Amino acid sequence: MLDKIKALHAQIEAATAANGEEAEALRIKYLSKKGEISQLMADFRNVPAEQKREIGQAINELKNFATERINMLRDAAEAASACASAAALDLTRTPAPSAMGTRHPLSLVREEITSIFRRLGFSIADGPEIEDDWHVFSALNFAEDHPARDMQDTFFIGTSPEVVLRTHTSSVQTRVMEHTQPPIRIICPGRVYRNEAISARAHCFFHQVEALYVDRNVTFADLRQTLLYFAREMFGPDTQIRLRPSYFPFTEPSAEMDISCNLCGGKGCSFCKHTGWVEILGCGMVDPNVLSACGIDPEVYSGFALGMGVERIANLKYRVNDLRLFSENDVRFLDEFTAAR
Ligand code: 2NL
Repeated sequence: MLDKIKALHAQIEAATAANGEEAEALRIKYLSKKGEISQLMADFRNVPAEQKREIGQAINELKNFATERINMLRDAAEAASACASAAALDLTRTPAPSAMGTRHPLSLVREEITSIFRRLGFSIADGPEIEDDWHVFSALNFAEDHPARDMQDTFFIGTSPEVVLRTHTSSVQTRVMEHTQPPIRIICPGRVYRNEAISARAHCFFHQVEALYVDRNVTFADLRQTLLYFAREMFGPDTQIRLRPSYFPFTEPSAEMDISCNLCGGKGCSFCKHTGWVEILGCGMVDPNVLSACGIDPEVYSGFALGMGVERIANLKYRVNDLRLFSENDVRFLDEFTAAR
C-alpha cells in the first residue's frame, strides 16, 4: 500500500493542466468521492492494525499534497487564460464615449461676466439671500412709500424687524460699504427674488450681477468706459453702446445701456424691433444719500454702480426667450450647451 501511495504522489507531482477543465479532471480523478485517494481510504480498513498509524499518516499527507497541487494548477491555468484574453484586447481602440454633464447656461454667462470684471480689478463679493429691510431698501434711498417695498413686489418672510428675500444684489454692496472704506471695487453675482406670477417673461427668482466702484474722483466717464469695455468683451469688438437717461432710487444720474443689436449688427431686425439697439443693463452714479447711509463721506468719495440680469444676457447670447427653461432643468435643453462647456 505504501508503494501505491508513493506512485500516486509521483503521478500527481508530474501532472499538468493547460486550462481550468484539465485541472477539474485531475480533481475528479484523485480527490472526488470515487477518486484514487478515496479508494485508498476505503482500502485502509483492511490494513493490519500495526501499520494503520504509518499508512494513515501517509494517506493524509498524500491527500493534502494532492489538494494543494491541483488547486495550484487550476489557479495557474486560469491566470494564464486571463492574460491571453487581455492580449487579445485592442488597446489602441477609441474608447466608447461616456455621457458628460454640461454647465448650466446661467453659470456660463455669470462666469463670463464676472471674469470680464475681474480683468478690470473687481473682486467678487457675496452675501445673504434672506435680508433685512435696511440693506435692501432703506440704505439704498428707497422712500418709505416706494412701491418696491410693497408685498406685491417683495417676498416678506418676517415683520419687526422686517425680513425679506433680497430683490437685488445691491444689498451685498451696502453690506460691503458698511464695513469697508474706499477704494471699493466689487462685483456681486447672485439670485434675487420678486413676487411675480411665473410666465415666459417673469419669474419669482432670477439672477443678477451688480458692480460697484467707489473711490476719490470716480466720474461718469469711468462708468462709460467700463461699460464699453464690458460690452465689447461680452458681445464682440464691433459692439456699440448708447446710454439713455433713466431713474433708480440709488443712483443719480441714472442710465440704461443699450448695445447695437448683436443679431443684425445694428441694421434693424425683428429681434431689436427694427431699432438696431437692445437694452442690457441699468447703471448710474451712486446717490450721495446711499454713500452717507453706509458711512462713506460723499464729499470725499464718489462711485458708479451697474446691474444686469443674467437671464437677459443669456437671452441675447443664446436666444433663450422663455425664462422658465432656465429653472426646469429639462436635460434636452441643458444638453444644448455641451459645446459651450
Ligand atoms: C438693473 C439695474 C442697477 C445698481 C443696480 C447699485 C448698488 C448700490 C448703489 C447704487 Cl450699492 N447702485 N446698483 C445701480 C444701477 C442699476 O441695476 O436693471 N438691474 C437688473
